[in-house]
Amino acid sequence: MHELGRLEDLPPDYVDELRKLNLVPLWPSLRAVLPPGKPRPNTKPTFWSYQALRPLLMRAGELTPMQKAERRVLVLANPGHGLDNMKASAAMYLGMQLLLPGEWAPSHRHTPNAVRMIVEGEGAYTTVDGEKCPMSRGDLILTPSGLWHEHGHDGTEPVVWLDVLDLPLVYYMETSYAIEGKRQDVKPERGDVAYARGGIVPTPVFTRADKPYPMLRYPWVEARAALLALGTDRPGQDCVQVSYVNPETGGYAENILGFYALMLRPGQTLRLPARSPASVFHVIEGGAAAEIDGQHFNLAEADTCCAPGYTPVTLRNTSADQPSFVFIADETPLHKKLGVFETRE
Ligand code: 1HN
Repeated sequence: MHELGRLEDLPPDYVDELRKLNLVPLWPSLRAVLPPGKPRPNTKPTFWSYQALRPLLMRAGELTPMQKAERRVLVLANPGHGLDNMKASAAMYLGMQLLLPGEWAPSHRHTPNAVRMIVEGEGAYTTVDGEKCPMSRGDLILTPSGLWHEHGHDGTEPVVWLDVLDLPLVYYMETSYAIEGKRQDVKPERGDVAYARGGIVPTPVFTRADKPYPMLRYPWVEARAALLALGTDRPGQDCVQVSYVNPETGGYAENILGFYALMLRPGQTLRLPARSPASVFHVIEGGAAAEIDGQHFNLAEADTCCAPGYTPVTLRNTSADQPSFVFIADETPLHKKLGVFETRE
């Protein structure tokens, strides 16, 4: 690929004249916006230790009351994007949120989609679109774009969860905003009850539900049982993985980011091919060693790391006799919808 003319090659008065008319020459920047062969991601392989961040999150609980935080979160920021930009990847935001017993995080709704992966503690709940979703370790709870949500806590111990949002993308598009609301009335219906059995969906008078998000809570007991059953059913299969989907459509649970749970068999090493979307790995149970672009991370329970797109990832179960369980978030739905999704070998 031959070299193109640089900005410095042009007479300064010419460049000034262009700029006064809000014009810029393309050729000095062409190779930067279209790098040869593959993108140059800002997303760096990054690791966040739960053991290291937990005391700092608890300290935030002492330093900042709920009224001064609304959401008490430490953001897991990728240094490759600049810490203050609060991105794990180009499209993904990650944060660890703390709710203390008796606290309440007020109702709001916003354009970015969110999910919560519960990390520790019992007794907290999120009310989403009038549906009260109890929080237990490993549960996945959706708060899709536009739905009211608030968090409460009737238990006795701190509750922590991992928030995953498509905020960087929605913000980049200049479409990010929130509306504050009042406490929601709780409705009796629960999607996790109505859709509790795979392949069987409610059909009142032969018409299917037309709610865009019929299921808001995916209990860990169900995902874990599905992975164990799948592993037993397919002993030769390397990638024992399930996707969190919309049970009415079979499509992704949310529009922009994809969510999955993976089981690594005892001692297993799993090589994931390079794909265009960036990914996030969070250990629900057990331990996993990750190799991403020559970097090695040793993930214990509740640890999180991220990988840029176009990069192969190797995951290894660090236990020889127990399975390990990993929650994965990625940008696949976005890439597929935009027609830029690729797998490379
Ligand atoms: C949000 O609404 C929550 O509702 C958590 O718990 C984190 C980060 C950025 C923007 C909105 C929540 C968030 C957020």
